Amino acid sequence: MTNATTQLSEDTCLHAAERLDRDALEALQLERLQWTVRHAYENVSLYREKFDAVGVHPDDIKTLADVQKLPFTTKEDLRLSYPFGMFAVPREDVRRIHASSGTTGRPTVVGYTQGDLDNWADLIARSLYASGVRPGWRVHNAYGYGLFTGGLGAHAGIERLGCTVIPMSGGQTEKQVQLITDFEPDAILCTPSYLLTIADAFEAAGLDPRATSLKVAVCGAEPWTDAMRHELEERLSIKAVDIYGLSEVMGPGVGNECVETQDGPHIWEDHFLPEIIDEDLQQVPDGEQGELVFTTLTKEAFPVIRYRTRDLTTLLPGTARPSMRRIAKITGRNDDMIILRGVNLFPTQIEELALEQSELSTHFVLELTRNGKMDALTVKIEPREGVAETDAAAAVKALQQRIKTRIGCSVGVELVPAESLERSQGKLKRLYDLR
Ligand code: DLL
Repeated sequence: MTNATTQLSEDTCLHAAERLDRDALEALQLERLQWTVRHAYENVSLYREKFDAVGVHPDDIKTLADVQKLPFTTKEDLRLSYPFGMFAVPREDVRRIHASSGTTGRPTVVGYTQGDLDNWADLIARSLYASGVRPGWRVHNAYGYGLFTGGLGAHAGIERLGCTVIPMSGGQTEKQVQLITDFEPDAILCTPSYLLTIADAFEAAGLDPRATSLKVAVCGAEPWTDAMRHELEERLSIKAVDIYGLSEVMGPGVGNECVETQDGPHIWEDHFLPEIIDEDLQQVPDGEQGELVFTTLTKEAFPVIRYRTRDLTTLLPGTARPSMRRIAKITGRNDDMIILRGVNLFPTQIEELALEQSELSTHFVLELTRNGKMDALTVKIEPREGVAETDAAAAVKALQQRIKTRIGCSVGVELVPAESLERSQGKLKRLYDLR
C-alpha cells in the first residue's frame, strides 16, 4: 500500500483528511483496515495464530463493525514477542526502533519504516497546528530524547510543520530556564508535570514565568486535569493543549486537542481506528466510558490490531474537526486505579480537588499502606509558597473533607514541608504503593 504522506495544504495548513466528511472518512478507514488486517495476518505469526484460533480471516472484514470479529492485542503479547517478533516488514526496511521503559519486566519494542516515520511527522505537524503552533515559530522540545517516543517523535513533526526545533530533551531544569529566556521560543512541548517544575524553576531564579516568550504548551504523556490546565495557563500566561499517544500505536500524535475548543484530543481517525470496550470486552456506543482500544490503519512495520491501551475515556463527536471523534480527557488507566475499601479512585480525582484549595500547592504524592487487613491512602502535599502554617493546616482538613464527600472515601492528608517532594523530570510518579 502506498503511504498517504500528503503535505499540509498551503492555504489553511489543514490536511485534506481533516476536511473529509464522515462517510468519506469511514470509506477510507475501511479500505485501510482491510489492508492492515491482511498485512498483519500475512506477516506476523502471532496475528495469524490468533486469527486462526478464533476462525477469522482477513476476507471476513467487510465493514468497519467487522473489526469486532478480531481478537484483542495486549501488552503481554508484545512482551512475549520481545524484541522483534511482531515486526511485519523485513528487518532492513525498519528505519527506527523505540521502546517503552516498562516499569516491570521487559520493555516493549516498536519499529517504523520510512513511510511510518513520514506519517508520524505529518501527524505531529497536524497536532501542533491544531494546538495553535504556526510555521516559522521556535519550538522548545523538552520531551525526553532516546528510546522514549516523545522527544524524537515530536522533533520530526516540529520540523515538518516548518518550525525551528530546539532539541532540549528533559531534565537539566536550570538550563531549560536559561534557554527559554535566551532563545525566546514561541511554544514548549513537555509533560504537564514537568512544565510545573519549569515554572517553579523560573520563580526560584527570580524570573516571572508569565513574562516568557511562550504562547502555547503542548502537554501530554501522562493524565492531567482541567484544573491542572488552568494552573499552567495562569502561571505561565500560555494556552495549554493536550497531546495524546502511546508507543505501541505510534507515539505522541495519535490525537490532539484543538486550541480553539480545548475539549479533549481529536483522534486522527484516518490513521487510527478507536473503540471503547467495557469490562466484558464488548464495544460500547460513543459517549459511554470504558477502555480505549486502537487498530492502526497505515502502520507498516508495526501494525496493531485492537490494542488494549488500558486508558479509560469516552469517544465524543468531533467539534473543531467535525468528522474526527474526540476522546474525553483521560481520567486514568485501569491499571493505576486505586481500589480503597471498595471505592475506585484515580490520582487525577485527587489532583482536581487539591487544586481547588488555593493554600495548597500542586505538588503531592499518594502513599498506599496496609494497616492489618485495611488499606490506607495518604495524600502528602506541600503548601503554596508564602501561605501561613495555620491556613495551610486548615486547607488540609478541608481537602480531607472534600475527598470524603466528593469521592466517598476516608484518606489521610498530611502537610509536608515546601520543596520536600521529588519534582517531575518527565512522567510524574504520583502513586507509591508501600503495601
Ligand atoms: O507517552 C507518548 C507521548 C509522548 C504522548 C509525548 C504525548 C506526548 P508511552 O510512554 O508509551 O507513550 O505512554 C503511553 O501515557 O497509554 C497514557 O496512559 C499516557 N498518556 C499519553 N498521553 C496522554 C495524555 C507516550 N494526553 C501512555 N493524557 C498512554 C493522559 C496520556 N494520558
